Amino acid sequence: MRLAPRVLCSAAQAAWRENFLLRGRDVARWFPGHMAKGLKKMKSSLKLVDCIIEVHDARIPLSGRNPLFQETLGLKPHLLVLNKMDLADLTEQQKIMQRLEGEGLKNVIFTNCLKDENVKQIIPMVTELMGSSPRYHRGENLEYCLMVIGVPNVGKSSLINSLRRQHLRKGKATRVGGEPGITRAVMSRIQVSERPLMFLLDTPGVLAPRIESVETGLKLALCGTVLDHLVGEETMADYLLFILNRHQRFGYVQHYGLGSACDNIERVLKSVAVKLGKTQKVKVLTGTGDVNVIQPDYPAAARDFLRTFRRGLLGPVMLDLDVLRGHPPAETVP
Ligand SMILES: Nc1nc2c(ncn2[C@@H]2O[C@H](COP(=O)(O)OP(=O)(O)OP(=O)(O)O)[C@@H](O)[C@H]2O)c(=O)[nH]1
Ligand SMILES: [Mg+2]
Repeated sequence: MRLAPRVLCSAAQAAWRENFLLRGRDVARWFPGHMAKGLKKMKSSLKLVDCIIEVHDARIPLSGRNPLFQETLGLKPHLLVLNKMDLADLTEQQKIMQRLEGEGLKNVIFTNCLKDENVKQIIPMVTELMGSSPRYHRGENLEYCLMVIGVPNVGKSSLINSLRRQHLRKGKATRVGGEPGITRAVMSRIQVSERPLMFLLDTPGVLAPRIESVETGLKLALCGTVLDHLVGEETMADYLLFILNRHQRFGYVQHYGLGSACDNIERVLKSVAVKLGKTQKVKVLTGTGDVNVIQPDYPAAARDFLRTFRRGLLGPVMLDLDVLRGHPPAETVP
């Protein structure tokens, strides 16, 4: 996004926060526990499955995946699909691939399921993968069955629908939605290809029982894997502002018509609320009785900031840039 020289100038001079002070936020309360039931059901369907497609968000390729998947379902051939590539800054794609390869993830593909980008490569990739590994419990059966797994809201159901559009010219078979928790149960087999005959099992999103750090929790929350109100929209908006400034992504300045970039979330949200005309009446107690005061609606402004980011209107981001560059995680203040 192009910025006026004045904005760039003040951005360059500004002292951005080096750290996001997390003030002991309790990440355990943000995530809805183990989701053990879903995982158990997935494990019991595993004998039908020839290959696992794990979908994750391309904005966090190096964090937030569920380690239990590897433990529980790790014996099958595995393809990692990094979806929502349209929202991710992939300037350092090469380095990301190298890092993943170092972790033993050799089969990785970036996709955009809304525009069916790169989706056509998936079936040839999994066919090759399955061809080079022994088939489990399947004898001479020439059908393939794949299981699509991942944390919530990363586009698992969208991928299945996209594969059907690409290979069968058929419409939606599984429900998609903007919130986590749309798919509730392991679904029956959905055909996605004729030749080879291939079926997919859609599954509900499963988060790890323990999130590795508060910062990973915030990244997962920005990607919409957990309901926003559990984390707090204003906390998330603050972390988003911290990331955008740190990565010199000043699209928000132009989008909201702010005078210049700024690292203070209260000031940013105030301007956003004024611009959107979002105010709220607040009762203030004074010595002589209650007075109604009109204030900027900070929660509404925070929600708009997050929505705008998720639509990609603030430009692409790479939330894992700190991991890629070996920066320590944001400081936690107890
Ligand atoms: N920008 C963008 N949005 C996507 C892409 N793929 C899916 N989405 C959107 O992401 C949201 C979640 O998609 P779903 O397919 O329901 O995700 P899911 O992983 O099945 O979610 P759960 O069933 O809740 O775990 C929807 O609003 C989709 O339209 C993509 O490639 N790019
Ligand atoms: Mg789903």
